[in-house]
Amino acid sequence: MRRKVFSIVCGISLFFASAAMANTKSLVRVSNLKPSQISQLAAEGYDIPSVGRGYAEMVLEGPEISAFVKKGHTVKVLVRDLDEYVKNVKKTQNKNNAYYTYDTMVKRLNEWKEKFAGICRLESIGKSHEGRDIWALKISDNPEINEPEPAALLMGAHHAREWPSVEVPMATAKQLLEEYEGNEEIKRLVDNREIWIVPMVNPDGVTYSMEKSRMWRKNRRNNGNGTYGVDLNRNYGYQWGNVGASNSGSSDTYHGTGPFSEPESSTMRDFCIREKFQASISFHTYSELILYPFGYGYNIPNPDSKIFVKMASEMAKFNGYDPKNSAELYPAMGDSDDYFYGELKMLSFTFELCTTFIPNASQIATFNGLNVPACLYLIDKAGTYGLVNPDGREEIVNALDLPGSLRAIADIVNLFGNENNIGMRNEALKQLEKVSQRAASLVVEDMKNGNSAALEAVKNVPQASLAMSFARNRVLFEDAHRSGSIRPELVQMLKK
Ligand code: 0X9
Ligand code: CA
Ligand code: ZN
Repeated sequence: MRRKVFSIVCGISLFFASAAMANTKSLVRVSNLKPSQISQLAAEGYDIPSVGRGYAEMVLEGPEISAFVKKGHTVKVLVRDLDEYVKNVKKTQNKNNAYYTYDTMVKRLNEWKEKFAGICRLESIGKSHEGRDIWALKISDNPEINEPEPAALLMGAHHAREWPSVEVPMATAKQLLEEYEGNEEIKRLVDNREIWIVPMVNPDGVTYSMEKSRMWRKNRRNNGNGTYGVDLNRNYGYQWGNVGASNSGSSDTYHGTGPFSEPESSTMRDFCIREKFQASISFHTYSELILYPFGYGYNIPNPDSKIFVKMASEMAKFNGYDPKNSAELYPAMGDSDDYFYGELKMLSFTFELCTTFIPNASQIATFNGLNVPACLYLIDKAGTYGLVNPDGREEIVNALDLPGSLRAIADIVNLFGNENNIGMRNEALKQLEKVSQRAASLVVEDMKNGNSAALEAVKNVPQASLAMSFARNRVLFEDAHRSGSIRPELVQMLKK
């Protein structure tokens, strides 16, 4: 048995040693690895799309494969020629099932802009290295106005060859726009959130991977030394550095000359600073994972971990993926999530879609169907859990309507009601207090107008006892100081 494995491995070694294979990228599975060896490989900056028990799936060129074999690893070639693989995937496309290219995406976004002008707006938020516009579609009521509503962001294609990552944000946009009129839940999300879709963060790279039929990952910067491309998911400026990222321009995980050296990542930085998102998903392929920060090193404390774990596991119910801390996949410095959460306090997630970089086009509807509901969940919860972070914007809380504030109250109490960690509990309580005050003022306002509907609504939410006691205090205060401002029979309802 041993001998057989040995001879297969040797055969592969000789095969790949030949010069013809030197520039061919292959997908290989290197197995019999200890977890520490896997993280060592990742730390060295290898391109590792998937990790499993005792193995890592890696993108390697011929000589690199030979080197692994020489070191005695068990190497299995999954896709010999990734270039060929892309060509074959392209052949699976037809009129009804096709991946968006940059041009078809731009065309579709413009069609939506015309057709759904009342609830969306299209903006170029910056330009790529080669001068392509990076497009962002905003979906909300009054899209021209920056309203104090919880904001959520969906991004695709930080990595060029990960085509499905463009599809899921586009499919989510499509559902939000097309079902606005007929679906109450969708209308609620569009009217009460500011939703931004950036389907292609790296348009140069995607175009290169589609037209040149290469397994291209990075952007298309000319590094000046005969090498091209910076890995945009290593170029963000929170803990930018060398772990899981490479100094070398030829590497697929090259982190660039400095944090935010690239127009694509600095565009995303400026855009996120401007929009103050509560939550985000950055889509990648592959591995069927839902990742959350921090990712730059092991066991980095995350004060909002309870919210991340809760949201990741709820989203996993829609798509069946595994929720995981990013670093547990492998530590890597300079990814988008660490910056978005570490610096901007966004609840930032990364989805690793599918079980391969680019599934056949017939699969597009399937992976969209699994993942769009998870996106809708995130958009919704941007306005509940998203309020429980140190940057939860005051003006957003103060603009919540009653149903919105009651949803937030219920989510916060359900998640933190029995929290033992004093720090976490205090953060949640602070936010709960603000939202409860907001709900209470809406009740008082309603009662001054002679109504009891808001009061009844609060009474019907058992988690809203704090809002109820705020409301009671305020009504009794009003009654004592401005007698008659609220009808006595309404005041009576609170005295009981
Ligand atoms: O390595 C990446 O950038 C992502 N995987 S991919 O196969 N799409 O390239 C995962 C990044 C997760 N973040 C960290 N591990 N820090
Ligand atoms: Ca709006
Ligand atoms: Zn990726």
